[in-house]
Amino acid sequence: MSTNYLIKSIIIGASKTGKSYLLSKFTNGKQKANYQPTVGVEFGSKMLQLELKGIIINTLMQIWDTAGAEIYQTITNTYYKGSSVVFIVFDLNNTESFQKCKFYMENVQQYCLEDVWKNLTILIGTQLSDERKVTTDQALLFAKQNNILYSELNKDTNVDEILHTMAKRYIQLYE
Ligand SMILES: Nc1nc2c(ncn2[C@@H]2O[C@H](COP(=O)(O)OP(=O)(O)OP(=O)(O)O)[C@@H](O)[C@H]2O)c(=O)[nH]1
Ligand SMILES: [Mg+2]
Repeated sequence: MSTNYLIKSIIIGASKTGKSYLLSKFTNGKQKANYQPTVGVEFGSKMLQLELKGIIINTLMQIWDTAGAEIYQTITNTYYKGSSVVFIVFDLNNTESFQKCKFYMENVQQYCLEDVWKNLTILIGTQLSDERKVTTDQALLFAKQNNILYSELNKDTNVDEILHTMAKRYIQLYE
């Protein structure tokens, strides 16, 4: 027996934090050699095969990758609505990008359904290096205060598990 789901998700966060890089990793797309700021939004999708209680569930994950640049904020805001899963991204080497997560979390609370910011939002610290400025404890504290998940990665981390975890949480909430 199989069921099909379509899950809309959104990647938000300050500019140059690795959102588009994450999208390309999620969708096994090509990673750009040089930084190219996103103009407005980019879109990608990934078909997942999940197993829950012995049932195979085919799930199409739609992923909207937004621009961090403030001039696109109005466009970006319109993509929150209808998103069921949210990835809030910051750069572990950039304190300012971490501080901005408060603003992004407030946006999620303002524009998304309560289920989304209570159960289906994850904070992601990228570009893990020896020069990190934000500690795991600081990020975990923010995640705990907002009751969201947390994960930190470098460019080689396999991100499939994050996608699977969020899709499973969605399905378990709505099955
Ligand atoms: N070392 C390392 N570099 C990364 C990682 N993720 C992204 N980058 C690099 O960081 C730069 C910015 O990445 P993008 O994904 O384009 O940033 P963005 O958040 O989409 O930026 P905007 O579209 O302007 O909002 C690029 O040069 C990436 O190659 C990572 O995990 N590790
Ligand atoms: Mg981008």
